[in-house]
Amino acid sequence: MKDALPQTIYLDDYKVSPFLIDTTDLVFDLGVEHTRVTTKLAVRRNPASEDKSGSLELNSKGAMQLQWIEVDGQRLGESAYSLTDNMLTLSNLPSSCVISSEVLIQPQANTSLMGLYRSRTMYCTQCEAEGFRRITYFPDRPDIMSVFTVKIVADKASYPVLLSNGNAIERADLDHGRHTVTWHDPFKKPSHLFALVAGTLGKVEDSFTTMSGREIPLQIFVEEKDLNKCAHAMLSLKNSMRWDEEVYGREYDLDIFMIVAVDDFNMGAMENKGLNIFNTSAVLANPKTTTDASFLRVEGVVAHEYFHNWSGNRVNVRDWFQLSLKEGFTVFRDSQFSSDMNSPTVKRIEDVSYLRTHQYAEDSGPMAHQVQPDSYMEINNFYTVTVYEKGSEIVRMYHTLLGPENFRKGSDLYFDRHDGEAVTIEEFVSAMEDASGRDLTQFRRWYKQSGTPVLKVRSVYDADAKTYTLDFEQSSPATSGRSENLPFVIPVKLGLVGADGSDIVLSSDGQTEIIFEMTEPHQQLVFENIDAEPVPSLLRGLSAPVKLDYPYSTEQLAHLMANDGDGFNRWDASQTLSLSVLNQLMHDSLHERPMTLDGQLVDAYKALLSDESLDPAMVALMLQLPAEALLHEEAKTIHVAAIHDARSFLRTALAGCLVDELEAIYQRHNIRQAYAPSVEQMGSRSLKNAALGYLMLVDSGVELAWDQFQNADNMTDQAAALSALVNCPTAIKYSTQALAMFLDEFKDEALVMNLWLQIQAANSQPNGLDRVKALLDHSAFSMTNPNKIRSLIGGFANANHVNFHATDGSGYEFLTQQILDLNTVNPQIAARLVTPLTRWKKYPEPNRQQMRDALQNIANEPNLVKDVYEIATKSL
Ligand code: B3K
Ligand code: ZN
Repeated sequence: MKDALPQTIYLDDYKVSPFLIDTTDLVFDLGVEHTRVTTKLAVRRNPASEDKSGSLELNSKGAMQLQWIEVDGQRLGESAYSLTDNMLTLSNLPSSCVISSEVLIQPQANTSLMGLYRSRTMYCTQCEAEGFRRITYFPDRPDIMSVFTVKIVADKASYPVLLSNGNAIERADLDHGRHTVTWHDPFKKPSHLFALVAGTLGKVEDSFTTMSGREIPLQIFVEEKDLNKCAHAMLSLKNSMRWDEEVYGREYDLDIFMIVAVDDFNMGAMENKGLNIFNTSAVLANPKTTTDASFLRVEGVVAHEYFHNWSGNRVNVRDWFQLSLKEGFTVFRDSQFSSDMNSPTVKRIEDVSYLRTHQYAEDSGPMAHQVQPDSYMEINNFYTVTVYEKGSEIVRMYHTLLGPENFRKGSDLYFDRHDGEAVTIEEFVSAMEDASGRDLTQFRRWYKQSGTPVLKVRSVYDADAKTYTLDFEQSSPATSGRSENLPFVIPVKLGLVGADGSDIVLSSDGQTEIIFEMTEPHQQLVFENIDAEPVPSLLRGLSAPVKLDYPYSTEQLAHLMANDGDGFNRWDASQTLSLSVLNQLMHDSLHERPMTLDGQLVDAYKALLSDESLDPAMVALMLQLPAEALLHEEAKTIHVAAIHDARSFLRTALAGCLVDELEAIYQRHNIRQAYAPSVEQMGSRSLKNAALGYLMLVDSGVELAWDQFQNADNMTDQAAALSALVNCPTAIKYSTQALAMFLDEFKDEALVMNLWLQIQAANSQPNGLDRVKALLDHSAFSMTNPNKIRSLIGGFANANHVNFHATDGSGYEFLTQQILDLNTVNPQIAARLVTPLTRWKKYPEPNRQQMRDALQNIANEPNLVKDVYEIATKSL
């Protein structure tokens, strides 16, 4: 570490701020050498604070040159305040005063992409969580909320568009070709929701009439060349605005809503009040350049950021320990929305696959943390799958337990009660309790106990008594410094599937599905009048974020796969079935025994592929075997090569047995209509491309893929074909050519080039690292653009398991070097890249020691930023 060890921040240490800030007036003078920021803060003592000392701490970070500082117009000498690298402390302030200051910053040299920085030809900002302190001296904490007025001055020719939050209240031309625009945001907001953009940007405009009849102009700003890629985001925005009115009763509040797309961005997008800033990858969409998956992502991210206007902005977080209050809730809201706009079952399957692969892995690894953590070193490291996705699962459980009506009452109460405030997770739970009349004391444990609980279920059928008993036992690993976790409230949605395939009626009012609320470590459910032993369909839709342990037989799983009344559980049965087959194959591969194909699995897939009445999207999902990353999460010890070989063997063997069915499916779903990102077309494309993936493993695939690559009229089909060719050892004559053609056609499309990098990074054929290293020097790659780093380096470390985990340790050495190169350039991106090394304990030797050494080498780096330091040291 550079300086002293990084400080740990504790939730228990929270204290209200001694001062409040009513108004914040900023002037930005954007210059070539530097940007001059003048700040005027109207400050008054916080009546809720016990601290009457008159001291106020203003944060800062990065190279910031203080020019002067005044209190009530009086310039302060250097002895009148204390100044360190990251804090300016004022003392003896009167009970109310105006603090003014001027600083010089250099956005052009800011590679962290936090605070004010440059992306290509424009200026933009990212302030959450602690970026505002890189712009000016300010108490940069979410519970300080003030009314912002922002004046921007810049050269008019280079920066004709000048934006900030709220409404533009003044525009003027100035001398020397400069101009100015002043923005005023009437809503009090925390500093992390501040935004500024300046650049040469085109805009797409539309409008939305709100439920109370107000017409809101909607504007999406992008570079001129991307104006033809905004229609889908605009439609998604209008759909989100309507949906939030209809489903949550939430109306938009400002007089204008703007989105700006930027190329260099650390994450997907940011919900700045009235001025959302987006990664281009989360806003631009066009059939020729964008896959179906990205169309869906654009819709989901646009909705997510828009929904934050209420869950996050109007009702804000008190401190960063409450992050899941806004993120978990907003992820839940956007998943409900996407599910309403598309296929609910498909959306749920995708969410659950993601949760199981990434969140369950995090929850069992060294970075496991509570949804509401007790402490952190670097808050940026806590924008995690646990805070977001597990947080969303918790909100989903309120919805399940309270029912949609009480849930809505709870959310109404929460928004009404806390509008304009900065609150805690506790306030959300209380609102749900007060609105529904339920005691949620035990439920609160979901926030404070980490680890994924296991739900063990056993069944007994008594033919004489005609009773069917389900015996439930919950357990969870000891986590978060506790010797053991206390029992959770687990909503178990379940049905019983009869021998004829239909769901058995479980209650006198004809219900075939119940929600059993488990609260004890051990409980039983007894069903009466059951004529024959059923197959239990448990945890439908994954009704709680737990792992299920039930000893299903292959026959039972095949029965559920074909008949379960719940679509999600039909898919889940297919996953459990293929998982057990894969586990056996893995075992065989590890012990160098011949691998053989299970006939029952082939029969189950044959039935699936031959049934034309099924939803193609569902068939596609059931056809795809669990991904390697999920198999890693499920494994006790991760034998990377054996897992890869088992999966490849099974895919090849299935392809051989199902070639006729797969070819028929390919032809049936090879649609000829013009591209639309509709549920039907997306379903057909995903099934066709899943079939193509299998056909690549038998003779007919290669020509089919080459043909599809050349003739596709959309990126979904073209990229699927490219990936199929690249990963196919016998398609080398086409894959080299296809990569070159693709590069030639799309070299000016940055987002498509990311896909090109990603497909190559994930290519699991031998010599993967050499290919990745060569691409580091390609003009399509850049070490300052997070999307490109994620595509190439992240793609290699997270999606090319056999090459990354090569037993000579070369993959780990490579990743270590990239992390250290990025360490000071972009701390957040560097820290994210450490994740694949953190699970070293699950790997066998020699990988285990090599990964550990890599982490140790990172931790030993003298100039480590705290983002990387925290993850490396906590996982050692
Ligand atoms: N709230 C932002 C995330 C900010 C991440 C800072 N490291 C985007 C979102 O969740 O909507
Ligand atoms: Zn969010």
